[in-house]
Amino acid sequence: MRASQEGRGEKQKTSEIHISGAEGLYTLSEMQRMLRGYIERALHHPKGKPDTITLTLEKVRQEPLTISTLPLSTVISDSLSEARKISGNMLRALGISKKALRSAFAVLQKGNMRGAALISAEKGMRLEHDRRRGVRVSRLGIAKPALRILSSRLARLGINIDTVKEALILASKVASSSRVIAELCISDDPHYTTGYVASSRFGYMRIPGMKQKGRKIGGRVFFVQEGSDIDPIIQYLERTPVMVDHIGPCKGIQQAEEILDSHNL
Ligand code: WAQ
Ligand code: MG
Repeated sequence: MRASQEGRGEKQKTSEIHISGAEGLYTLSEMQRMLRGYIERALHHPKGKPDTITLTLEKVRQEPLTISTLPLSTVISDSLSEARKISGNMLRALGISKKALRSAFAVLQKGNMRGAALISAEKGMRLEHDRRRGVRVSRLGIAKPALRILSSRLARLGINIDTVKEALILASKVASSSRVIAELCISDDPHYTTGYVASSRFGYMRIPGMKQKGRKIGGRVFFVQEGSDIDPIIQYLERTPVMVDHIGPCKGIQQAEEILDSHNL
């Protein structure tokens, strides 16, 4: 599903505003219920009322790959600058250059992309073909028994909400791509200020307070190994069906240092 609003003003066509997007892998019997949910979500989004809702349904023939969710944790900070510093330190520990970080935060600060930016880990180059759209991770889902386990583990932490579940599933697919070193995300919903840094090495680290309340900035950046051939990466993220069938550990609040120590290779 994708919902958008026509831009106001002169540059009508080029200033389309992205309202909401969602995707999943479902059985035929789940389809109608899911579609209703997607339409509901598009119509009642905090970013505003859409002018266009596009629904695309595709039969997937390929048997999905199965993955586990990344280990989840939350790191608390006192301020926006502290929160961003935590994310930056984690990314630096993963080998992302300062230049690539600057480039990533510029993308998130601008917002309004449907998908994610691909940024090379050293030179900080934007690599995706369409910079307005970005790379849209799709064909991902979670098996029902795994969803039940995930929901109960998140409920214990008081964070059993769709936003967390969907982001964790997406980040786990992204991290399963061997060429993606890390992901940085800030929600574009004005009132959702928690973001995360995800990587196969350190897991899914949630960071509350990554932006000021009420702002529509946000987005996603996937940091890829310098010199990677990007087409197979995009193909994997956008087209290869991947289902979560195992749930990794879901921890509560941790110190960033604990995460850096405990998951170290
Ligand atoms: N593929 C690539 N990029 C995407 C996708 C996708 N399927 N969906 C969203 N994006 C990009 C797009 O640029 C959005 O503007 C941006 O990410 C943010 O999307 O643990 O809610 O759906 O508490 O607003 C993270 C923290 C929440 C969850 C993320 O993202 C937690 C969130 P949103
Ligand atoms: Mg959003």
